[in-house]
Amino acid sequence: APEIPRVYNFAADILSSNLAAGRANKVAFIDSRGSWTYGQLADRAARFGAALRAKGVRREERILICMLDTIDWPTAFLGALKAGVVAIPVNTLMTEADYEFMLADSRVTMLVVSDALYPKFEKLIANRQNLAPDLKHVVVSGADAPSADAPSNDKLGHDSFEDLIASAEPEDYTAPTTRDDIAFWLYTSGSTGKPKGAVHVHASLKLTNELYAAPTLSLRESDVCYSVAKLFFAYGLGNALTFPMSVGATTVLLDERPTPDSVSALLRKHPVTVFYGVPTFYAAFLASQAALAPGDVKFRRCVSAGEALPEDVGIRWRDKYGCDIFDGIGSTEMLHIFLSNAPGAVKYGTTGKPVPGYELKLIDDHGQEVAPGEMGELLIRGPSSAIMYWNNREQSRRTFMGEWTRSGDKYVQDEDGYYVYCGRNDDMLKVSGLYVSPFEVEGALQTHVDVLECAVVAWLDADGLIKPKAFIVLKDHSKACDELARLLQDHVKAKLAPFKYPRWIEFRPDLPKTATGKIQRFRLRMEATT
Ligand code: 3SK
Repeated sequence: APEIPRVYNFAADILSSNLAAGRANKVAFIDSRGSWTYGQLADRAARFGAALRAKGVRREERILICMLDTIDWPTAFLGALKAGVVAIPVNTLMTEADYEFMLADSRVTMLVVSDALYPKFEKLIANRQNLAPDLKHVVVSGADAPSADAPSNDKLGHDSFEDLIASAEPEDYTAPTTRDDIAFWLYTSGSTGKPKGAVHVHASLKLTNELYAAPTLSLRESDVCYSVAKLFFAYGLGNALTFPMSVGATTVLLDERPTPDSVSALLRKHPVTVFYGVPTFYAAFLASQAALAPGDVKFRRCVSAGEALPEDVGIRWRDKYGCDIFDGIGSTEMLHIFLSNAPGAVKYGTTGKPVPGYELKLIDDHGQEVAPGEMGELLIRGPSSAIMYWNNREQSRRTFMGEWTRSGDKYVQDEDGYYVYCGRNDDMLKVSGLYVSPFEVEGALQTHVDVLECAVVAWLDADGLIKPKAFIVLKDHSKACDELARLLQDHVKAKLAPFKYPRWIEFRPDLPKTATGKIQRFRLRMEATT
């Protein structure tokens, strides 16, 4: 692994090296408000760090960032890291119950939230004495911040992000963190439904730049980058923040949902040369009327991760846009991609070969390496691994096995040494790059008055991508109809983050079970592939 100095602060390094390279006036980010130079970003991040200090947020304390992709996201993230404060960016699509867990689990002292997402936190803030007793400050980003009540014993009040930045001293303080100091956490879903906070150190952001981005993507200062995956994903954080900033490139941020329409509009406006997508998006874009003609795009690099890219999608994309998609796999635990297709060696239908600097092995159920050509669980050895899951010894022990990190993914190596994805080792489903626990979806369905029992399994859609399907036994089977199926889907969407809802519902008079009465999900799953 590349040598990183012992005293090391990632934010200070990446901000100051761009200024030292003469990029103060080079555009770093473009968002819905306009363009922001490297000089402006450095100033805003320093001010945000100063504001944290002025509010009494101390080194190693934590702040939760629940924000849409605008300039305020990198400002808060880098500003916190520079001040030695631990940033916890979270998925903006979660439910109030998820945020309640994260606030309590992380014991953050500040919440930084976009105006549009503030309502999801309103009740939690009002009831913080019980739910988030450590929370002392709320900062709202965006012009539509609700009017702030004056703080009182039971009311917290809040600051506007912009006012906070404007009134802060532009002090250039950098906390003397070490490369091994905790810099940020990223929550990932667990099969019990409780998120796990993967704890990352300062060095890891630099390592993913050097090990994956530099050799695989060879980004240039002149690149214009766009990532369908938002900044709060580990994938998006590298794609749209640390990788482009490592070479002084420009990133376009979209604060709305990336649909073929919204992304086509973005591509029409900005000459994106590096495009990071996920398989669901590539398939939807190819099928969309809105998709741009080949002559209207400037792609130099296209990347996919999150779930396996179907061979046919990769080939159709290359044939249409003349640019290969480098399919790879990473994880929140390893921070970014460790196995990938690479320039000049793309084999569609596979996830490629190990990224140099990472070592992989496939093991069987007894922990032994499998013979060549056999399927096994993928373990990764590499320097960007998280150090633990916060406050979760049991899961940490299971995943972080010394130098090796378990992925939970099953792979086989083909005759050319390329890795081919074979599914999950546990019950989790990976849907559009996000983990979905079938038990959590089943639990939500069970709360509906008409449901007797149910089983949720992975099912393939027309593009060969995994989505959840629910098999449901009703208390009264004669009620089964499309209307009830739709109501049940809405029921799940109202209880869980909407991406978790079952895309198909099949009513059955009964479910396959073992002699002891356990539902045999594997029998239902087998129907999806036969
Ligand atoms: O899902 C992935 O493949 C991935 C890629 C990069 C970083 C993080 C993740 C989870």
